[in-house]
Formats: sequence, C-alpha cells, structure tokens
Amino acid sequence: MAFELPPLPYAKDALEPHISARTLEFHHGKHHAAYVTNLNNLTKDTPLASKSLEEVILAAAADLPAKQGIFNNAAQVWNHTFFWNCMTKGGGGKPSGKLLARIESDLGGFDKFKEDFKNAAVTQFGSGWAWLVEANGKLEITKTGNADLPLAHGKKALLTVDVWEHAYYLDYQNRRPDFVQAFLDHLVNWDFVAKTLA
Ligand code: MN3
Repeated sequence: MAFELPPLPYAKDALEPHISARTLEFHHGKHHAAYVTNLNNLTKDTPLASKSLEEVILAAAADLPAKQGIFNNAAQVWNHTFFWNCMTKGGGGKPSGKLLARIESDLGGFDKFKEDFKNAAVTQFGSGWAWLVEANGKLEITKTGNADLPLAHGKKALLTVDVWEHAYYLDYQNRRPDFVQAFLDHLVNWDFVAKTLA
C-alpha cells in the first residue's frame, strides 16, 4: 500500500484570514503532495514500502547519509500531517487543565512558553520547524532544520509550526514573526495537543 496524502482536517478557507486558502492550496496540495509522491518513488519495490511512516523515518534516520532522501520526504510527510492537526478554526488562546499545568511547571508559565516558542520559530535559520515536545517526562521547546523531527531524537512531538518560507510567504512575505504570532494567537488546536500528550 503506497503512502497517501491525508486530506486537510478542515476546509481550505477555514484558517482565513491567518492562513489563506491559497496558501493551503499550495502547501497541502503541492508541497505536502510532492513529499508523498517522492516518498512513494523512493521506496517503491523496497521493503520500506510496506512499513508504517514512523518505521520508515526511523529506519532512514539510522542509515544516514545513504537514506537522506527517504528520510527527508518521509519526515516531511509526517511533519505536515501533524502540523495540519495542530491548527483549527478559532484556535489559539490558552490551553487548560493538565496541559496548562504541565506548561506552567515545566516551561515557566504560559506567557514564557509563548515567548520561547516564538523565539525558537523566528530564530530557526533557514527552513525548519519549531516544536513543543515531551522528552524524559518533561515538556521542552525545540527547533529542527529542514525535515528533521523530534521522533528521530527520541522525543514526542506535541505541537509544531512550519517555518519554511512556503508556509507563510504568500500571506506574510518575509514577516515570519507575524505568522508565528498569528499561529499562537488564532490557530493552535490545544485540544489536539492535550490529546497527543495524554
Ligand atoms: Mn511546509
């Protein structure tokens, strides 16, 4: 069974005005789709073709640089599917309950989380991702370059924002900080993050 492009979990215009339908049309319909096509081409007729996406990522990560192409495309398929689920119409604001308590105890409070997450996203040089992860039983903020992801480092992803230029250029041009601020204020699906943590 070939790897497939999962549908967006909402309509293409659901995240407007913060992320336009046009951005999602390209980002999901072209970029994410291309990673799926590339991954299928690279794993065709190999034992990896029948593995789960996570298994492919881990197998490729253990065999770098030989499997860099497979790693890049498999990780980008995973990252984008996860990123879509991290957002929702009318999202943002503040989490509650156990998740908020963990952010307060592990990350120095919700305001500090927002500041540090935004800083990670803005200071990732070039293409990559900013993350909220769980590692060794503690929440952490981290960033990765290009396709790299927490799974390859033994960490559990809880929230991510894509800071490749294709994620925001049509709507924000070079203003990555404004995009990340809009993500935090209006888009984060905290219910999804809480469910992933549990
Ligand atoms: Mn992207």
